[in-house]
Amino acid sequence: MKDTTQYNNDYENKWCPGCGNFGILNAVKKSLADMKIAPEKILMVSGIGQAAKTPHFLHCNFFHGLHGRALPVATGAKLADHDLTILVNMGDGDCYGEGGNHLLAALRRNINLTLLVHNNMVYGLTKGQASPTSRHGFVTKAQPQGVACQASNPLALALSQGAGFVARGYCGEIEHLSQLISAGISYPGFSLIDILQVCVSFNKENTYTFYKDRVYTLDKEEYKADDLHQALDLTMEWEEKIPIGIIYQKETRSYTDELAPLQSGPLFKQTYDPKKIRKAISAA
Ligand SMILES: Cc1ncc(C[n+]2csc(CCOP(=O)(O)OP(=O)(O)O)c2C)c(N)n1
Ligand code: SF4
Repeated sequence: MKDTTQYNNDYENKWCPGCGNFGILNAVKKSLADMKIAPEKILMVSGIGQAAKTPHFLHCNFFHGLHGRALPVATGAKLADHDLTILVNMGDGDCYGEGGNHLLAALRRNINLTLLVHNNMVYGLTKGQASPTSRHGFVTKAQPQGVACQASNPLALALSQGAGFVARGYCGEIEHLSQLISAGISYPGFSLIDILQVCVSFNKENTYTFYKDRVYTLDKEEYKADDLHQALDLTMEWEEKIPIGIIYQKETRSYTDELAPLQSGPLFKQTYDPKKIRKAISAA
C-alpha cells in the first residue's frame, strides 16, 4: 500500500459513523497515491451535500461552490489549466437533479474530468428526501406514500449521450473502486463513475447487506467494455444482480485536445493582446 498520508487533511468530519463516503474518500486517496499525483497538481471541485464535503478532507486544491454547479466550475478550471488533474465529487441529487443539465453539457463536450457521483439514492444532507435515483415507491418523510415517479438511470443516460467512459463502483469495495478512479483519471476524456454509496441514516433499503447479496465485479477477461449495446444492457441490470466495473470505454479525443488555443499550453500561461480583445468585444 502506497503512502496516502500526504493527502490527509485535519478538517473536522461530521459524516455519520458507517457512512459510505468514508470508503469513497479512502479509495480516492489510494488512487492518488498509486498514481503519484502531487497534492498541488490536483483540483477537487464540488457543490453542496454530504458528498460535496469530500474535498474538505483531502490535502489538495479545492473549490466548494453552489448546489449542482460543480461541473461548469471544473470545466472553466480545466480550460484555464488543462495540466491539472480535476476530480468532481457530487451526490446523486447534486449531479443528476440540480446539476442535470450541466452533466449533459459535460458529456457532450467530453471535457477531461473525472466525475465521482456518490449515489446514495437520497438527499443525505437535507435529511432524506427522495433524489432522482430513488426507486419508484421509495418511502421518505417527505414522500410518505412513496416516490411517485420512475428512478432515473444515469449510466444509460450517459451512454445515450455518447459518453466515452462509464463505470460503476461500490463504497464497500475500496481496492476495486480505487482502480476505477485511477482508470477514470487516466482516461483522456470525460469519465463518469457512479458509486453505490450507503447512507446509513436515511436509506434503509440500499444497505451494505443489500449490496453484499447483489454486487458482482465484471470480469476483465470475459467482459470487454467496448460494446455499446452490451453496456446498455448491463445498465438495466439491477434487481437480482448489480454489476460493478468499467461498463463502457471507447477511444476518445477530449475537448481540450479539440481546442486550438490550448495546444500552445495552458491558458493561464499564455499572453494576450488587449487590443485584439477590445476589437472582438466591440465587434460583438
Ligand atoms: C439550489 C439549491 N436547492 C436546494 C438546496 C438544499 N440542499 C442542500 S443539500 C441538498 C441535497 C443534497 O443531496 P445529494 O446531492 O444527493 O447529496 P448527499 O447529501 O446525499 O451526499 C439540498 C436539496 C440548496 N442548497 N441549493
Ligand atoms: S446522512 Fe447519510 S450521506 Fe450523510 S453523512 Fe450520514 S450516512 Fe452519510
